[in-house]
Amino acid sequence: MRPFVALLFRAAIMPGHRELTARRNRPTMEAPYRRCPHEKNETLARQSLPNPGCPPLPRGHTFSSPRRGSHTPEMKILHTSDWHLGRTLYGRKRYEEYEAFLDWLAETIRDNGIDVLVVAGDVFDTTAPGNRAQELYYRFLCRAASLCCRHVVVISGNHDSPSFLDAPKELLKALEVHVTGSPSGNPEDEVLVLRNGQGVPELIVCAVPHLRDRDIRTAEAGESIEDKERKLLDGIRDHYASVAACAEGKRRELGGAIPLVATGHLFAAGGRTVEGDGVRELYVGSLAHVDAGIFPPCFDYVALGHLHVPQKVSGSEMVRYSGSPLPMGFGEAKQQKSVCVAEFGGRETSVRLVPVPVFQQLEQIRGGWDRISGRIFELASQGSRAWLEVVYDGNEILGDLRERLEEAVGNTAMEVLRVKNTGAVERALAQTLEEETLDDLDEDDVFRRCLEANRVPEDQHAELFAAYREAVLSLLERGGQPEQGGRHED
Ligand SMILES: [Mn+2]
Repeated sequence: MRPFVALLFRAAIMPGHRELTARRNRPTMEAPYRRCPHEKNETLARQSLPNPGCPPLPRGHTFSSPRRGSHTPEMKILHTSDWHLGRTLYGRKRYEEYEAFLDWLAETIRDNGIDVLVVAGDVFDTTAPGNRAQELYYRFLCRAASLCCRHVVVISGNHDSPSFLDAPKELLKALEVHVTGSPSGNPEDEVLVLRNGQGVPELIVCAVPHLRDRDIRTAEAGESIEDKERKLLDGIRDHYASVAACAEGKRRELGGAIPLVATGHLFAAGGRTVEGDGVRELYVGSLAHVDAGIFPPCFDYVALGHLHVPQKVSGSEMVRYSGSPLPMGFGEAKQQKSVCVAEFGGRETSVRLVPVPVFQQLEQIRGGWDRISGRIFELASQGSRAWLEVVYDGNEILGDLRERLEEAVGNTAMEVLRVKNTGAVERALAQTLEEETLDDLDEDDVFRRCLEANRVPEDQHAELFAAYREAVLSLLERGGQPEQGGRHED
């Protein structure tokens, strides 16, 4: 909620600004060859050494599919997304967790001999990330450049400011970090031919960023919501078709058997989300979920971002969401987070999931007081350092719930980040909504309350709601300008 209020405020005081994007991107890169110690020893690099901090791979987590034609040298890409650097949890900063994750990622790249890293959007949580979040990003990119990973491909997500990501683009190119913040209008700009140390093309990446409504759809007066949605989906489909055609053309020119990977930051139909995972609707029409069929069959692997639960799309092993590496909320606390490693070469393409260790335990404890205090005691006896969300739903009136909790975690390393009292009595008294804070509501809830409070007739709700969503999205997507005197440390 707070960023949203800040955005509204910004919109009120700042004149609208347009993103100017002129790209003169050479799609073909000549890579200076960097070696990491693992690369000197092929056998070692291929052993995929397990990370000591990382639990063993769950069984059955390797998938493969036959490849068209035989392939040139083996190559491995690591696909991750939705880092949301700068994200807070009920006001708690998470920089240590992010630092630990990025350290782990660098080790995983090195230990698995990764050639190309793909970050499929939502690098940052806000369009104007704080200094510390930026520092984490740039420091990591620098480190990645010193590893065996020859190229890094970064695209924007719906949380990122395209112009903010694009700003250091030329500079980052020197480190073989290829950034696509927003589409330029020329599909060729999104098609990257990545070459190995000998200048031999090893991978073609269609680095398609999050396609914003204004990037692909021309608005016309008097359009219905359905018209808008249809145009949007057509626009996304056309976009992928044209970059794919361009990539295939390049592949032919270069002599054939080079793996082709595409990226995307969108909501695929049938995708799974979890309550409280912070996945924001992308477009005004909530049905603008794309069918996996929009990805032309020439792609050997499609690296997606946006959904925070790791998953494949429409049963295809090769069209995947890596999911976020950290749980974005307590609702995801029990979920195993992972990154994807796709290997090309020989006769098959295979994908496996590498589980991300838990850097900060999160736990939601729900129940009556006995259950809550029992679990806290149990965790304390294990020396837990968990962050807790406590949901009290007992029948007893507990006016001193907070005090009890403070006492219970007092001498432990645990912290209670959030308390929710949804007990029977509280529910009965709910008309006053005393326990409710802005943390409980998202911007849609607030608008719904507003409609109710002003007794707006129900038949007008849908239209007003659509107009409101449009305004909210355009605010959220207006990237670029750091706030004046605003949140610098977010
Ligand atoms: Mn995201």
